[in-house]
Amino acid sequence: MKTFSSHSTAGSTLIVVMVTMLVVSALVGVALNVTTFNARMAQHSVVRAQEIAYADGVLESLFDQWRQALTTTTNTNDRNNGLTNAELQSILTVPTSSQLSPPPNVTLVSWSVQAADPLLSPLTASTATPTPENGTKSSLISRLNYLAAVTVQSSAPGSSGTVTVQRNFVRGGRNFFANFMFSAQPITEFHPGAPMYVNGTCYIGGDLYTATNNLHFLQDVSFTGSQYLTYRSNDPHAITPTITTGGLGDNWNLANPPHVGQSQKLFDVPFTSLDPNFTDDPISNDVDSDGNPNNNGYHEIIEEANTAYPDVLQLDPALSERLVNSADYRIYVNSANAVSIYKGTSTTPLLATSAEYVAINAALTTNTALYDQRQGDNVRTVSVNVGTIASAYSAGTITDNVNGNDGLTLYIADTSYGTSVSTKLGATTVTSSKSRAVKLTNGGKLPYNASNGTGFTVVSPNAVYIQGDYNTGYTGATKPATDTATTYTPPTVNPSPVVVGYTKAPAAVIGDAINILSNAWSDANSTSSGPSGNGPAATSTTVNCAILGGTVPTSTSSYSGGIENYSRFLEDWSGVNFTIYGALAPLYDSEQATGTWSSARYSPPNRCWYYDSLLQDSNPPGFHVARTYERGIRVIR
Ligand SMILES: [Ca+2]
Ligand SMILES: [Ca+2]
Ligand SMILES: [Ca+2]
Ligand SMILES: [Ca+2]
Repeated sequence: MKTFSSHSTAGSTLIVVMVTMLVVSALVGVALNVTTFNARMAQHSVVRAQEIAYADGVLESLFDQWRQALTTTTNTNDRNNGLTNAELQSILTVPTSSQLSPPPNVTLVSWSVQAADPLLSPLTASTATPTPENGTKSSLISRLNYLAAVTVQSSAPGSSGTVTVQRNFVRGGRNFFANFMFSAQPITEFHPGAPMYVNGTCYIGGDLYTATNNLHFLQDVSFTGSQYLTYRSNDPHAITPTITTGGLGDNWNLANPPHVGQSQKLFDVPFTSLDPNFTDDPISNDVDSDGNPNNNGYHEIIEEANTAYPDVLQLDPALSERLVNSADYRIYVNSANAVSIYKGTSTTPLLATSAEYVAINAALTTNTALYDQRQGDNVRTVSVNVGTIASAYSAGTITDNVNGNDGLTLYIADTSYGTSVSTKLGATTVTSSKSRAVKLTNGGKLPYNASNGTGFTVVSPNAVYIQGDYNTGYTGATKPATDTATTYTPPTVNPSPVVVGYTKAPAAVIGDAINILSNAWSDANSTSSGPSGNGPAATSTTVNCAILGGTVPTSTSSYSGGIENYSRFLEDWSGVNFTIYGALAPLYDSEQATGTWSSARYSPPNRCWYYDSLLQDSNPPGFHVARTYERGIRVIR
């Protein structure tokens, strides 16, 4: 029974084994087929990946050449409209096998870079250039698309024929003032002595030093170098940083702390074409290093070119990064206070009897001075009554005649900087030993063209003083809420920076250094140390414009003053507000207003700093859209 049972069991076992073998062999058969299929697929994938990688390499080479061709063309038409298909065809070459060796068995079948329309349909005519995207945003106006395609094939086993990789090459535009702060200085320091809130994105093209818990970044902060939670090593501050490692929750968003970001550009002139002595940090070596006076840092944007030398800022016959070349009027004052005015690009001065000369000259007051403790000098100023300019502009007496309806740009230079002159401080005759400046007064309402939304830019190679509210609608009797707010409670309370009914003009003020004088300022009072010893008392003041200017970098004997003092103060601002809605761009070392920062004789205001999103899409007059070059969507067929 046992044996039978055993046999019976054995028989059952045999059947089980046989069934199992059948199932296993069937499974093995399936597995073998799958493995063969997978192997073929894997080989196919490897070959395809090699083909795509090679095509990508060829596309990269074409992209570099395309970008180079568009950035270096000196033909105005080509710079504006892009290169034609035929021009590109003659410029672009595919890399040789020694430059980019193809994978085994992979060969290039064809390539093309063609002008396209905004929907990325290629335009085939040899004379075709891309159809611009246009639009009202200045960052879109110059946007052009090219369609690039590279087809390769492999003769390797497993290849399924050709592969085409296609990308669009996009020339875009970037508005100058896409950030609240754009620093082109290699080192940016930000050490406010009292709580300070920065309500706009900050871009630091270099290293960022933040050492105090007083600093509050409310929006994104990026830098291209490093962030140091301390003072720079040669900073004579010699105090212990108070910032907490990583920041507290109210120093910045802990989920988005200051971080390394992509390099951004403001100008079409590359940073690398500038004289390195003017783009490193020490101001002590700011002397021409290469015999060319036209490349001495971004300070060149407020200077005029010396025509005997090459000019890296003159990108083509029609496009210069020098703001003087965008000026609708150029106003020069000499040591004897004689005023010459040129319209547009004319080399002949306006007659003193012409309506334009009379209108502009009526806005100017020459040969008065203010005392600037930081400079230790009586600064002789050319005062510009901005309201008078605005009236002449709206009456059509002076016009926007350069740069195709971009608004009104004035270039104002006192050419006698560096010389000693006699001048008047109030009723007193004083000597201005070397300092010259432009002072903007009565700037409550700026020149503004309501029909196209363009505004007002003032540029000077001298220092600039903005006296009182600027671009707020201020009339003395009527003030914006930022000037009347009696409590300072950032970041939750944001009073309006304009008088009800006033439309801000896109505006910029650019100079060797930018100084802010309050609504209470008087030149005659400027020598007064005031009741506190910290200068005459200031009253709350609001300035709504982009500010581009210079700094005096930190040395072992003096702190730069940091970004918190980038706009310079001369008064006792304690307890009152200085509000700015605009953008800040510290771009260069000051060359005229080189007095070093000192906390003596001024007290800082409540600094209420906001980005003006108006500038996001509306450049102030004189500023071009910087061209960007990007690869677009990648399609593989
Ligand atoms: Ca330097
Ligand atoms: Ca140079
Ligand atoms: Ca120069
Ligand atoms: Ca203009």
